[in-house]
Amino acid sequence: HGNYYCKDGKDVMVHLFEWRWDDIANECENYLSKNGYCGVQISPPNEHRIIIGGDGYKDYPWYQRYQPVSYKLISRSGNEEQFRNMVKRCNDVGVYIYADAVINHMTAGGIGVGSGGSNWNGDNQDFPGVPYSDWDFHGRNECPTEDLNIHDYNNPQQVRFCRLLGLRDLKHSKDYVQEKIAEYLNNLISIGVAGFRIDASKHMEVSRIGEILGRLRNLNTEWFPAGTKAFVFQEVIDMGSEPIKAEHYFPNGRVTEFKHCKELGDVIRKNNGQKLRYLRNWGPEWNMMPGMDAIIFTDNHDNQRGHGAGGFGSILTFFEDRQYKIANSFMLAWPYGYIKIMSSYRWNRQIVDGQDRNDWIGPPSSPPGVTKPVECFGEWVCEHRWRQISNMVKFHNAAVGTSVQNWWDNGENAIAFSRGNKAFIAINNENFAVEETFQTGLPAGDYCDVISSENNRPPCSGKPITVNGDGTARVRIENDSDPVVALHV
Ligand code: ARE
Ligand code: CA
Repeated sequence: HGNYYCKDGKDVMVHLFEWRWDDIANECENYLSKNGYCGVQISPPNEHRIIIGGDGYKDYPWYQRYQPVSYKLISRSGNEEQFRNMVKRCNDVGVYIYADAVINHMTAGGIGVGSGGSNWNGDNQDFPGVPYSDWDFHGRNECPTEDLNIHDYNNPQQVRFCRLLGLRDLKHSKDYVQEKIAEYLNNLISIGVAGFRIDASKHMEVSRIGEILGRLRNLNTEWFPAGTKAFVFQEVIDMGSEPIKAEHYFPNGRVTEFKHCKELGDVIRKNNGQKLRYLRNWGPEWNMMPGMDAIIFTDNHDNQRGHGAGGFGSILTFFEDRQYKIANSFMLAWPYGYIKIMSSYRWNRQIVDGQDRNDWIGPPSSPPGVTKPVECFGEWVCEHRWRQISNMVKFHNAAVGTSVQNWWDNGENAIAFSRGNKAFIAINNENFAVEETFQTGLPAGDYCDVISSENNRPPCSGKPITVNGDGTARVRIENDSDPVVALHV
């Protein structure tokens, strides 16, 4: 389950966090299919708890979607008809959908009615919309803690069989539970999704995830070659210090590499004396997993707001736009891992004592709890459409299969390299402009810098760059808000 299916030399996915299904369908047709994107990670499509009051002042937080009530396809992003319509329209233009599968748990305690009208009772562990009842969950027999919550990440028994954040913990050793989860995932597959992010995988045994994956059918042959398996990536936060390791999960598919977010952020922020030139051996030599097992990103929906792992002092987000462009340019230029671009909405971040007081705020909504249609570059940040990121996706696609050559650095925070004879990039993280004659590795010709230009062929809307007969080019990289120059065939 570690192989993904992409068409036409495409290779990158984008997480359209909290987007409505209707908007994703439009984005597939109008933008993603035309700009080199292969896939979309969507927010969890299942019925979820609706949080109003009850949880302090937090109304309709984004994280209500990580509290399943049933596997009916009706959520803040839309209903089943809208979901089916999105999957079809995206698949039809060759952009594939990856669903966030929340299968470790259901809601926490309390009683209510979910986004699809199903009753739920977390106190009694009763979820008639599935249906699950008390005996489908871990309890005193499996979990050793007094309050049944996880307190010690160094104790795998707690991590697997106690409650993550109080969320009712499903008993995956039960045939019935596996069957219900597989039924849900198979329903998504038959509608046409291409794979899954398995949320909170650390909290499930590797073998149980494997058994569930063993129950999955192959992808829908209306869009995928016969025999294609779902692409699976498991969310496991492994920063190196706990007994449960990312590598344990490789037999099931790919795994999220959270060190990538933290280390890259540290380098670009120059934390602890880090320098851009140290990126020369970026990859497994930095204690990251093999590229063929890794899903990588600069930030995700958790660590951009202080959840998950990394910390505000390390992680880069759209809030730090100059450094964020450097991070994404480097990630997209370097051959390592399967790349996921983050696409966010704006919120009023307020960090106090290392915590964001507004970490809970949901997507732009009107009335409260009802997500607004997407309009890019306002409340919806749409990083995936930033010219500097989107054009680097095309650079990435052009460079697939080539290796890093012609490395150059100034001993500090300016670097350059080529990808075979297909692409060349120079990045300047100094506080002065850098001008050099570089060996670009490229065939002679007139190119456009794709960071400043819309197109990569003259006439350029940004900087034109001439590569001489010997592959050299004179390039000036400013230290302004676009401190990168990138060329590709
Ligand atoms: C919310 C409230 C809680 C409340 C709970 C139940 O914030 O106070 O107890 O509801 O009422 C998301 C949010 C949570 C939210 C949850 C449910 O982030 O705040 O809880 O939804 O609504 C660990 C897990 C990892 C997990 C992170 C957040 O290992 O799997 O915590 N990430 C995924 C998703 C999240 C989601 C969930 C899982 C739950 O990406 O968006 O939570 O479905 C170390 C460890 C990590 C640990 C990390 C943080 O780094 O190594 O394993 O991550 O600390 O604790
Ligand atoms: Ca569990």
